[in-house]
Amino acid sequence: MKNDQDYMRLALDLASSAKGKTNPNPIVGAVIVKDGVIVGTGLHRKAGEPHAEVHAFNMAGEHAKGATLYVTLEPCSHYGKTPPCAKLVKESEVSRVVVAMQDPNPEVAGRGIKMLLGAGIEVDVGVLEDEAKRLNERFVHNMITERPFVISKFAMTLDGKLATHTGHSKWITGEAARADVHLLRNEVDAILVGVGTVLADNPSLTTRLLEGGGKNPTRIILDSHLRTPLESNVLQTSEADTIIVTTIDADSELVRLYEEKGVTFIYVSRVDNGLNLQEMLVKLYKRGITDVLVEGGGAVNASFLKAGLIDKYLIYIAPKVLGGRNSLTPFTGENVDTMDAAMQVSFEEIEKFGEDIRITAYPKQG
Ligand code: AOF
Ligand code: ZN
Repeated sequence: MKNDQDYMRLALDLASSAKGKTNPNPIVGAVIVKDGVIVGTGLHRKAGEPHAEVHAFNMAGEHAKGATLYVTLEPCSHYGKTPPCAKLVKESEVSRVVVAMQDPNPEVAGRGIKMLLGAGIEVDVGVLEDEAKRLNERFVHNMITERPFVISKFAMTLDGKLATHTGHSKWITGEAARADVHLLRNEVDAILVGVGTVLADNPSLTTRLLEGGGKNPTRIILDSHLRTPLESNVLQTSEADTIIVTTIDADSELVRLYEEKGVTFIYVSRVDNGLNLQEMLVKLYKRGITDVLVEGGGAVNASFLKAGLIDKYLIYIAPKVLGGRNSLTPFTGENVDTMDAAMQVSFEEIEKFGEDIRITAYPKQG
């Protein structure tokens, strides 16, 4: 006999298959169960398309009457791009609705649940709530802060180095870890690097997964003095949008040359000798960018860290030791004097990719 958690887990699995494909919307899964039989399943596939519940009810048809609906996010109560799911749930005459988490969208925020209760439907909220919140961490963050979710990703050796003292870094990690990074790039709206990385590595910052129907995230370069070479790979490849973030003092003649290459500019003020990253994130969000993968280097990582703007860390560690004192490390910036002044993270998950490991971490709360 399956229980509420089993069905909710199925709904969460359905949702997670659309990870990165529904932005700016959340990922949502729904399962309808009647007398122990699954009569409908659905997931939200893409913004603008029907919500998970709609697909599940279409599949269930008449069987939905008297059934239980499991849904990973509270059914919506508003007219957005699609009509309210709570209304559909009421009309379908299900007798019970199990919800993993309340919708953090201020347009909904509990109203969907109230509508169902008002219609005399039994509602249980909070089944696998932590998993559901984690799965939609990007969406939850967007709704609360109105800023993109920032993921700091880097690959380092066992002795914490990003490259040798000569700057050589191809490759720190093996095939499997690098393939995972390409999957990741495929799920985010934007990839961000500092101009130092463009100068050192000349990356094109596109994903290799396009044959599988992937997308190329927007490329963002932090460049306060417009040092990005006009002939760099990023500007030679047009399959992804490119944004340069610089200051209002930027030379307008030079800006025009970049714009001719298809670059879009975001201008921000300066803080602590660097670009105002908070201001940049607000502007990116207004352009529809809901998450950003920060791919370094050390100075950029340190600026995000100092500003308290990293929401998640993905750290790849290779079983290799470089030694020496002069190699680049993931966070440069300022020194701290004592251990109690260290910035702390919480390790959440450790996975192996070939010979390497990936640590998923979050800023330590409290
Ligand atoms: C989804 N998929 O399965 C559910 C959502 O613009 P709309 O009409 O698509 O509404 C988007 C909002 O609807 C979204 O921000 C969230 O609050 C709510 N629920 N959204 O994209 C779904 N159930
Ligand atoms: Zn809905």
